[in-house]
Amino acid sequence: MLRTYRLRMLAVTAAAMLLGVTASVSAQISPRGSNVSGMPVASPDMMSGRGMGPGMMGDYFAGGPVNSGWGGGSLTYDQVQAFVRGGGREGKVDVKTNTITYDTPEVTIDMIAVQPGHDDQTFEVGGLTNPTLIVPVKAVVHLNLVNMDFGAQMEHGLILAAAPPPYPYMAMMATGPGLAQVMPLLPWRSKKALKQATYAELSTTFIAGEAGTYWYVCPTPQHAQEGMFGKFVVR
Ligand SMILES: [Cu+2]
Repeated sequence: MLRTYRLRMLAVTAAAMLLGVTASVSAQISPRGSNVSGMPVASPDMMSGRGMGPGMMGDYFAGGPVNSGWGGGSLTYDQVQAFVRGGGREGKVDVKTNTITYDTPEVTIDMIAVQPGHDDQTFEVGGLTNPTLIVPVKAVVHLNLVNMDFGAQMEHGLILAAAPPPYPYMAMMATGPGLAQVMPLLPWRSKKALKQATYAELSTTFIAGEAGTYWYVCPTPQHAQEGMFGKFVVR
């Protein structure tokens, strides 16, 4: 079920791109309202976090819950559990260094935004929190993101960018649209009871075309500032 779903998503998002090449987005699946290019220009008030009233950012803030008409996919609890268990399956998970190393030419990374039991504003892969992910140069990377979080402004997304931390309140002021994206932001899960909830999933595929150190960053305002990012190494 999940695999079928993924294949479908990948068929939609198969526009691969090269790291290091100015490229935009691959994961636009019937985006609802604004995406990166549609984001309003941030004012100084937005940067400081003042004046962020409902509606100011339009649909950029209006993500969750997942059953409110979001255009991406949704997974059941059982599907998400398989996703959680399989997260690091294709890589070598090193708990001590908080690193997952992939050495195949095609890599699937299953990533959770705020897996229950983990801190707020974190990404989880294979049980690790904000792990360093290492992929071979020229690898085809399938990056799948599920949002398990709940609550207002707990939409999460992902920008892969060269800009290192620290990040400002509006992380995208530092990252720009990045080299790859999982956008639009994934809404939070539909209900408080974990087993009855549905969970937003979105995927992107890109080619790690250029060796270097990059960062995966949550673009939701304040999240990366609070630590929602990790290192992504292409070598
Ligand atoms: Cu986030």
